[in-house]
Amino acid sequence: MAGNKTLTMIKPDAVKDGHIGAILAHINKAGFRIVAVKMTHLTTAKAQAFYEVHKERPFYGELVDFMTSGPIVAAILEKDNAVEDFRKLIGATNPADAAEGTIRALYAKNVGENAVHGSDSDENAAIEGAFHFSGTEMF
Ligand code: 3AN
Repeated sequence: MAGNKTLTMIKPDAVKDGHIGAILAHINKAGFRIVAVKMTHLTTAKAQAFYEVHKERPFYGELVDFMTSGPIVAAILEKDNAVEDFRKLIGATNPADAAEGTIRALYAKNVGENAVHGSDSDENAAIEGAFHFSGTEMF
């Protein structure tokens, strides 16, 4: 059965450009409930750990540099079928391929600076939620 939670991060590009409010509103309008949210600035060690699965990819260093270049907003979102529905809402990794009206089509700059993160499985949603939030920060 599909899980009901996913983890998002509004990335440094979208925070810098003043899109926090618009993106959270977009997420709420699509039927997701925000059950945890915080603004934070990832350290290099934290960003490396979060993206550990991409360690061997050629863009890993660039990704870690970008994700530590400014503050982010992390949030846990709740909705039936959360992971899949949120991936649809954000659109393809490369905004040039993202469907019209998706968050990445609206706010992302390019494949690296692509405005938002969304968990890719229920298992990773749970791991990533626990990465950013303690039990007392989830509601
Ligand atoms: P998604 O975020 O859509 O799940 P992944 O998991 O393939 O995409 O990639 C994780 C992150 O790595 C992306 N959000 C993006 O910031 C970065 N990334 C992916 N592909 C590239 C690339 N070709 N060049 C630079 N950064 C990339």
